[in-house]
Amino acid sequence: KYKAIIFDLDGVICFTDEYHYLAWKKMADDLGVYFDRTINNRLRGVSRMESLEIVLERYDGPALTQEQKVELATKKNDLYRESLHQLSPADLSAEVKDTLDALRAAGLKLAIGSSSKNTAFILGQLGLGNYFDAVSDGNNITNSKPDPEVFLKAAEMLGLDPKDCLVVEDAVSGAQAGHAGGFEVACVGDASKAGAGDYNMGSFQELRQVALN
Ligand code: B16
Ligand code: MG
Repeated sequence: KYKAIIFDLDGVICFTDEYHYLAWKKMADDLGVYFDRTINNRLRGVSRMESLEIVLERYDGPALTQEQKVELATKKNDLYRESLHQLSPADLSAEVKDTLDALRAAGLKLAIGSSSKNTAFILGQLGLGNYFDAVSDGNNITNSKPDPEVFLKAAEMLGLDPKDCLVVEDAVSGAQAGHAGGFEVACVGDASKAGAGDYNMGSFQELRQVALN
């Protein structure tokens, strides 16, 4: 029933949230701002600058200029990029790879719809540099999730209508973005627990049933 599947990256195809956490934590510690894993959970699917604003909710020092904020976000990103060098094809689970291959073998187009500006680098590290039929990411959008832009651009790159594409997400804001764009949404992780999808899956491989039946 679907012609394509559009996957969120972080939390769906790979798990770089711990690297995001450690980088934000270092930036926050250096600035003297309290930060923990509960706050980090709120950053899932959220763009870098919007994430910074959430981290700065606990900041009570002198007002920061836009330039200083960009510096802080750059500092976090440099730390994060450094840790991404550890990422390798071994970090791509057999469950994810086998499921992707099965969906492709069934004739589905496969795309990425991620808020991350580091998408190309991450896919390269995972050995998926040339795997997807379309990659829409933080570099080609002006509005981040829950705005549907990143998924609409992915569908456009594929030349398909949203109703023919299934979005796969781990964040509630991402599931909302999918619905706002007119897509059906299958969720894993947090978003699945929250019941945010049309399908709330217990594992990635359940996509075979969802997409192929
Ligand atoms: P970057 P996704 C999102 O990726 C992450 O979940 C989120 O934590 C991050 O802030 C955002 O990408 C931007 O990432 O700083 O690399 O541009 O879940 O949309 O694949
Ligand atoms: Mg995600």
